[in-house]
Amino acid sequence: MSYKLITVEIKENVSVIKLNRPEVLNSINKHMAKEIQDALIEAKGSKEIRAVLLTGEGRAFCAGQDLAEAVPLEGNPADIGEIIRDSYNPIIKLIRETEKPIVCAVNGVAAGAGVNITLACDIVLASDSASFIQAFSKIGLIPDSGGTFFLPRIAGVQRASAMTMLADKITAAEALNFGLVYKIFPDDKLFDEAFLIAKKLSQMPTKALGLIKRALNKSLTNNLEEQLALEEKLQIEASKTDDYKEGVKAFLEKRTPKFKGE
Ligand code: T3D
Repeated sequence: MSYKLITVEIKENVSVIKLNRPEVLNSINKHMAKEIQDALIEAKGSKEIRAVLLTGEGRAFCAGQDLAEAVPLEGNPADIGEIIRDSYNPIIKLIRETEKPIVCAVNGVAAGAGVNITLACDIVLASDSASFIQAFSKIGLIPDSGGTFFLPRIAGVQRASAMTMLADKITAAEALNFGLVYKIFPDDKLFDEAFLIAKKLSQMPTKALGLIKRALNKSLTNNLEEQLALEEKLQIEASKTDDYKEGVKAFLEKRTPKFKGE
C-alpha cells in the first residue's frame, strides 16, 4: 500500500507507522486519518505484523485535527460530526480492537485528538521534551477521540477535569506521574528504545498479548463477576495455543522459548 501523509515500514514483525506532516505538527486531515486507518487495518489483519509502533516525524507527535481543514479562513467550516465519525472514532476503535500490542512513542507535543490517540494505545513512551495538551477547550470544543473515556480512567476525574478544562501543557515528567506514560527516554534515544520494546513484544506470545488486551478492554466496563468469568474463558483459550506449550516446555528445558503468536 502506498501512503502520502504517513510512512509505514514493516521490519522484524513490527509495523512502524509514522505521522508525516511535520510542517503542521502532524495535524490530521481527512486524507491522513484515512491513511492511519488503512495502516491499522493492515496491521490488524497481517500475520507478519505482531506489534505496532506509532510515532511522529519532526518535533511533534500530533497537534490533533488540522484546524485549517476544519474551519478554513475562507469557505464553509467542515461538518464536525462527520470528521469525528469518519476520521477519529474509527482510529480509536481500531487501536483498541487490534489484538496486537500498539506502542506509542510520543516524540514531541501531542495536542487535541493527538493526545487522545496516545491514551488509546497499549504502551505509551515519551521523549524528555514531549508534552500533552487537551487543547480543545482553548478553541471552544470538548475532548473527543475517547478523551473523556480514557483520561479519567487513567489519571482520575480530578486530573482529567483540570487537564481538559484548563488545557494546560503537561510535561513528560507530569504525564509519567499522572500515569499517561509508561517510560520517558532522552529525545535522541526515544525511537530506538521504543522500537526495541515493540520488537520485544512482537517476539512474545502475541496471541496471549491480544487476549490480555481483550480482557483489559472489557475491564473498563465489566463488574468483578463478569471479569472473573471472562478471565476464565480467555485463559482456557490461551492455554490452547502452541505458544503456551512452547513457553512451558522451554521453561522446563531451561532454554529461551521461541514463540510464533499461534
Ligand atoms: O473538526 C474538528 O475540529 C473536530 C475535531 C477535533 C479534534 C481536535 O483535535 S480539536 C484540537 C485541534 N488542535 C489544537 O487546537 C492544537 C493547535 N495547535 C497548537 O495549539 C499549537 O500548535 C501547539 C501547542 C500544538 C504547538 O505550539 P508551537 O508554538 O510549538 O507551534 P506552532 O507555531 O503553533 O505550530 C507550528 C505550525 O504548525 C504552525 O504553522 P506555521 O505558522 O509554521 O505555518 C501552526 O499553524 C501549525 N499547526 C499546529 N497545530 C495545527 C497546525 N495547523 C493546523 N492544525 C493544527 N491543529
